[in-house]
Amino acid sequence: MTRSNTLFNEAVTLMPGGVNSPVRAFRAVGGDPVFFESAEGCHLHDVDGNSYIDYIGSWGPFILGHRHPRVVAALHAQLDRAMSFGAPTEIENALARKIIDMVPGIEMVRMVNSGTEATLSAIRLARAFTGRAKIIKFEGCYHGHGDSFLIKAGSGVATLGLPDSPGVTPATAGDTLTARYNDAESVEALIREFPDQVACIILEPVVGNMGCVPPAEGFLQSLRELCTREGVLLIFDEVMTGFRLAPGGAQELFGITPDLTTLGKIIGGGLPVGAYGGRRDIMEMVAPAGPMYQAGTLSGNPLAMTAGLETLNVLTEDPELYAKLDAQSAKLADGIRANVEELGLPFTSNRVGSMMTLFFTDRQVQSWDEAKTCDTGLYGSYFSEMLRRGIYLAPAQFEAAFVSVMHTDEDIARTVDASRESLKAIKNNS
Ligand code: KE4
Repeated sequence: MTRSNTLFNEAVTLMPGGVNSPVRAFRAVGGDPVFFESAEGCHLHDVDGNSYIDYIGSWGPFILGHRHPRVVAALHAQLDRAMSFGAPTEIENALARKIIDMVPGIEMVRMVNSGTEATLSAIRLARAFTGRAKIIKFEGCYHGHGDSFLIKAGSGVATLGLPDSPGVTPATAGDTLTARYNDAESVEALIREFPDQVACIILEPVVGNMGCVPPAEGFLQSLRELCTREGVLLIFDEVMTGFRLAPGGAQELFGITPDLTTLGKIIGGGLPVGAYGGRRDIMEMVAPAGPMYQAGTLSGNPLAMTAGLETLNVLTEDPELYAKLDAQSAKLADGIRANVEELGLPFTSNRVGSMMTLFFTDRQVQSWDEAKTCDTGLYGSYFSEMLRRGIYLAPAQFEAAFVSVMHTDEDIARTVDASRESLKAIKNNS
């Protein structure tokens, strides 16, 4: 009985499933979750003295690695001044200005406390601006736990096999239309079926939540043209891809500008921050400038703003940072793929920059149709074998792995070796 086991046995009596977010509970991979107590760079240390190379990075925020010295120093300085006022502070101006400078589609921004708050607010704003009720999302995409999004969602919802969550009313669900990712015709068909009723299309411009799925050539462009033609707002949910794939996120990488963008994860540098922003004429509808109400006690919290701003400052100092991160990520993906080919296991992979997923299916994953063919049991075995070898991957097939600037050649080599041994063990046990 490890200390993690003991703590988890207590946790399940205190919190639903023993966790504060479902995907952490290891339900999809078996065994008890690991309890951690410290981290630095790309290394984690659990309560039983074991260490791991981390490919979750707190589900995306730690592109700079855990406890980057610049971020820690900035937080200490802020702590010595104040934690929160519930009133305007200069640091909010500074982070807002930094986001507007970095993200092509953002002319004005509102801070919130999570990605879910950002996406909830963005679709309310789209409905307010257009006067229309329906939204279009894509099967397998996840946009947080707002009622309108828990329809054929990805991430933990897909992992736990909860196609649509109970508690979401038929009236709410009826306003959410779902299309097939990378299939622009499926979107056109919905627009034809519901003329002048669709307020927005919301999507992950690179999906992380059915595993990593890149947009097919021309897909984003076709959505941009469709939205402009039909008076529908295009919302890029860049909670995961924002500041991850490029300084300006996926919209910079692919050169497509949405009307609204939602952000989270990296924007808070590990503290709770979300944001939504976009065209000034749309954002001016948000209270108190306009009639669309949205609020938050700790929105713009100075501590969280400090961690986020320092993170973005470090990210934008080295013009080669993203190229180096991409090269390091390619070493990992190529190294693991070489193993698999020699073992003849059903396996494909997708990678965009420092986001990647190993899929246990022989289908190239371009939408939920292919993602759902994955052998999630095989992924669970792979996860457990890698964990035993000190590699911490997402405890679910329908997630992305993240490489940070702190992952060295030695970390990558160790991970590739552990992957080869893990795949051999699975092959021998199958
Ligand atoms: P949060 O409310 O969890 O901060 O953000 C929701 C969200 C919105 N949009 C995208 C594209 C997201 O990936 C997320 C959250 N991502 C998951 C991981 N796939 C968070 C991990 C969890 O649910 O515990």
